[in-house]
Amino acid sequence: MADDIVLYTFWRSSCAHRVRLALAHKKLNYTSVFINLIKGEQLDSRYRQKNPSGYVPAIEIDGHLLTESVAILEYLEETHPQFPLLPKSPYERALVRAAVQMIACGIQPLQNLNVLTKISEDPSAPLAPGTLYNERGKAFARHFNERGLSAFEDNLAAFEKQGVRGPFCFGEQFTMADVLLIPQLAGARRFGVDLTPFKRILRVEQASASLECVIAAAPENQPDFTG
Ligand SMILES: N[C@@H](CCC(=O)N[C@@H](CS)C(=O)NCC(=O)O)C(=O)O
Repeated sequence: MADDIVLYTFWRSSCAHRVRLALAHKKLNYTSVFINLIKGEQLDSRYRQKNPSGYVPAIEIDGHLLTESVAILEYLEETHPQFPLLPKSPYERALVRAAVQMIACGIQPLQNLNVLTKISEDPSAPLAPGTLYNERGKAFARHFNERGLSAFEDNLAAFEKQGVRGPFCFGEQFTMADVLLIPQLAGARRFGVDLTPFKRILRVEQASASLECVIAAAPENQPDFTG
């Protein structure tokens, strides 16, 4: 069944990047269908039959169509438990899931493309054709990335106080917390966030950089990458 997986993805989408990471970590092959968010292909009525929200990712797997990246990660974890992305104990799983939500609910939705386009609306200075958001939109995204990543950094410090020792967010196991963090950093940099104060986060990123799944899922290694 795994070879029949179809992922609707875009190189720059952090939410699709999460799913690419999980699939690569679990060594599941898949076929990519590219949905170009810059051209607005996510709003095409045929694609919206896959994902009514008009977002990537969507995935076809085991005869099902699934949307929402975190739900997809949980599905993959339950159906393909090899190379687990959650720790064993319920308490530790709750800690990792909380870290996941800090990014999935606390950062990404506030920097999503359609949010930035809306924030950028200004009748006195309409966006130039082909421009998706303006400096105000970018500053908005930067603010919520800085705020959310600062909380994530403090959360990693709290893990350390509980005896969790790197190299990854939650110790020696690469987990869903890393799967959410790594894609978010690419977005943060795009909005001009200075990541140097986030020492623990950068350590996790550096430790992850040579993992096969991280390399395979990286935006710049996708066939639709345009830079
Ligand atoms: N909660 C959804 C969010 C998906 C989402 O926001 N996807 C973004 C790319 S990361 C998107 O497709 N944006 C298109 C738009 O804003 O028009 C998930 O986790 O899958």
